[in-house]
Amino acid sequence: MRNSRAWWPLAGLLAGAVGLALSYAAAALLHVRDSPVVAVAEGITALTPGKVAKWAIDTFDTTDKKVLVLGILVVLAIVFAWLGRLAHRRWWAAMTGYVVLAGIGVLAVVTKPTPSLVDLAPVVVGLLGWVVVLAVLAEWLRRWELVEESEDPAAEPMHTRRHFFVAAGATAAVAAAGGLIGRVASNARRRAEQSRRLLRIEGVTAPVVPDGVSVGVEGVSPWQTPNDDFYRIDTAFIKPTIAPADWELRIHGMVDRELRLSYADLVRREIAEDWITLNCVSNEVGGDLIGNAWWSGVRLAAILAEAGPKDGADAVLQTSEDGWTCGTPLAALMDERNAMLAVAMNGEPLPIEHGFPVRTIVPGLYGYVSACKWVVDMEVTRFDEITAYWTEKGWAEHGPVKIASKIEVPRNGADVPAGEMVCAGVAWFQHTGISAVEVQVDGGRWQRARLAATPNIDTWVQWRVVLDVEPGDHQLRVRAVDTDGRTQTGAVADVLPDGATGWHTVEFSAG
Ligand SMILES: Nc1nc2c(c(=O)[nH]1)N[C@H]1C(S)=C(S)[C@@H](COP(=O)(O)O)O[C@H]1N2
Ligand SMILES: [Mo]
Repeated sequence: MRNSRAWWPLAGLLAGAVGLALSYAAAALLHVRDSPVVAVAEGITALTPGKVAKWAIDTFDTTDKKVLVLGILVVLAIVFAWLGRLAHRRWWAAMTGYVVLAGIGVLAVVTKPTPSLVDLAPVVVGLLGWVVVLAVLAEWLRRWELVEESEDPAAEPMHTRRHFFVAAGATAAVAAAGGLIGRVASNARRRAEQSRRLLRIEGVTAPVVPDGVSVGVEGVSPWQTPNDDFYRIDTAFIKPTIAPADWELRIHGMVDRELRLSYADLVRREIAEDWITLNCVSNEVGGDLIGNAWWSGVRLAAILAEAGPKDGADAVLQTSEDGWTCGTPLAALMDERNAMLAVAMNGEPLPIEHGFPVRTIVPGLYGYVSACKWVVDMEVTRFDEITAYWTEKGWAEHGPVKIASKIEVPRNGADVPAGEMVCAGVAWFQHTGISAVEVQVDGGRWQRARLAATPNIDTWVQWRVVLDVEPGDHQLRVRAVDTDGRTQTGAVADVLPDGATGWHTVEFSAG
């Protein structure tokens, strides 16, 4: 095989391997549930008529996807080698082949129950890997070929040939490294996911939605936000995967006694539970960065009291396993409210994306100053001595939530029948509470809405009102009133530095 032509299929095979390995690594690191190949395997299983799938599973005597995945890999190897050969004379045909393969991956991924943009990243990474590696190897093969065809007796094929083999070896190493990274990352994820599934935390109860919290209007967010629908905000490109047995929280700084808590130490304590609404400072007026869940955890007041904060301390600098930080007012962690080290969300161990195994939840503060996910370190300190991740970037040091309200029905731009119209939504002012919600049509008089029940002052409240609307285009606004009788301001402020203000407004048309 001293002839360059014979090596094009190998180049194709290597390019294919690199792309697959990189996409596997990307899937594992980004915690995409499955690599594209596994997603394709699942897609094939789903599309296979029940009988055939059952026959295949019985015949191979295995219920997992391994056989199918292996089969797909064998088919892919043949296709990759063939694409490599094709690339010799018809470069664009090979590229089209890659795009078709990536297209199958995209299809398999987007037809999953809850696809998101991140899920596509592994496919994109894989496609890039194929194209780049094949281009590099093809370049060396072409030089080799030129030398072969040259009439010049001084031309030495050895040299270019060696270059190709070095490049091929490096490619194989990249593929192996990608595969290894993927393996390690997906193992870590699997271990954390497994220990999470097996966890039974004494004292954690299943949520029971209180009576009367819903106004029963379709289109209004469910009062309890399911974990899968709960908004997610963090800076962690790669989510920490911490097994509970490996978790430890260190509480230190301006304290009388430094504390180190293991997961077992933590959950041995009394579990507190409550409904708490969490929202993000970057939530625009009318935005979706808010959710309400049944949180279970251990109250921080008692733990911090045990550590004994020294006089003059007014802040706790929290650090997560991935190095994110936030500064939380010490008072908010120690007063009567349910500030907690949460271990469960809606009755289940925290999902990895929401901070497994332990995160902080503080009613009445925006997430960026309080709700540290994957929390591992708490330093009792003073605000004038610290900066944290977001305060360094210009966000406010203290982040108490602001009163807010949102119209969810009708939607902006809706067409509704003229006459009686149901209008509904949510309002919130955690740890202060909402006493009234008012809506206004076309700048007219403010009309009171009916409020649904709430179990405490830390959750959002649903509201509804029936309005009489004339045919034509209208503008609807909402504002809330807190339990001290203060009305939500209509002054418009941007989310930076400490949260948006202004009345949520929707336009609709009645006819
Ligand atoms: N470790 C870590 N914790 C974090 C963040 C983060 O980037 N990293 N973001 C915070 C912000 S800005 C918000 S609004 C909440 C969001 O929590 P959720 O993703 O569980 O909804 O987490 C907070 N905790
Ligand atoms: Mo946030």
